[in-house]
Amino acid sequence: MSETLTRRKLITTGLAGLAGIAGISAAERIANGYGLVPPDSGGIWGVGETLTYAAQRMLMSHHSMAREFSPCEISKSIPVTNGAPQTDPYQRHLANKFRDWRLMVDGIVARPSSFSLTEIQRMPARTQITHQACEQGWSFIAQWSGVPLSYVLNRVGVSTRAKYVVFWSFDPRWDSLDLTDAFHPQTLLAYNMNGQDLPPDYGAPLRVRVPRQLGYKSVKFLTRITVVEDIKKVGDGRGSALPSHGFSWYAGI
Ligand SMILES: Nc1nc2c(c(=O)[nH]1)N[C@H]1C(S)=C(S)[C@@H](COP(=O)(O)O)O[C@H]1N2
Ligand SMILES: [Mo]
Repeated sequence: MSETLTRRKLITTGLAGLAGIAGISAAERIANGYGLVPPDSGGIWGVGETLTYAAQRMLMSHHSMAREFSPCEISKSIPVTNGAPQTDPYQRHLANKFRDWRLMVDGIVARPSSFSLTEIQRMPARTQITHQACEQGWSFIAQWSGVPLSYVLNRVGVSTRAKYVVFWSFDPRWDSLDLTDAFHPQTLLAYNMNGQDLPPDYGAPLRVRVPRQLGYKSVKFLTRITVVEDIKKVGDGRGSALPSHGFSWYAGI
């Protein structure tokens, strides 16, 4: 039996079964052995989170692609969840057209760096028309252009110890991705939406677009990206600002 089949069987029958029969800790121990426990796992909800994340990571190819659409499918109206921060630093950068803004990239990387918007716009670009779904029930299709996150990560040289990439924003929102999603070819640092500079409400100057997860993982108004090994040491240790509000860290679709 191939490695994949063994793992698949483990996840679909063994892990789920163990969660029921032998309880949470046994299932978690096994998932942990395969590096499949999400950062917000814990307590009774953690079992669900672990099973969802583990099953997705095992059953789907790491590079399975989110669907891309044609230009005629782009949505006419686009909802905004939380618009541009009204705070002083953000508004000053906005008034200055982000000329002095820089994206910091640090953590366990060979070359900690910071990049201006112009530098980022000169990097190899990818344009894709994808679907963004908010957990609140609405969704839309838009075209985003940006640099693949993988390109920036390779520029700074990610340590072999790295496990997560953390995103920091002008607002209190922060989030993280595992390396599978961080290096996925459709995961972009986007500066352009529907052919125009990313509007402030939609994340200017730069936002994450991770089309394989729900909208809330696509952090807007980026300031900094940090590569880490131990996510438990970041913030409240649950991989994102959102688990403390009842949302799961992993929001794969
Ligand atoms: N920094 C930051 N990023 C964020 C949010 C936020 O409030 N702050 N909202 C998230 C949520 S809940 C969703 S659904 C999407 C919405 O993106 P949109 O405004 O482009 O529709 O952005 C996500 N990124
Ligand atoms: Mo959302």
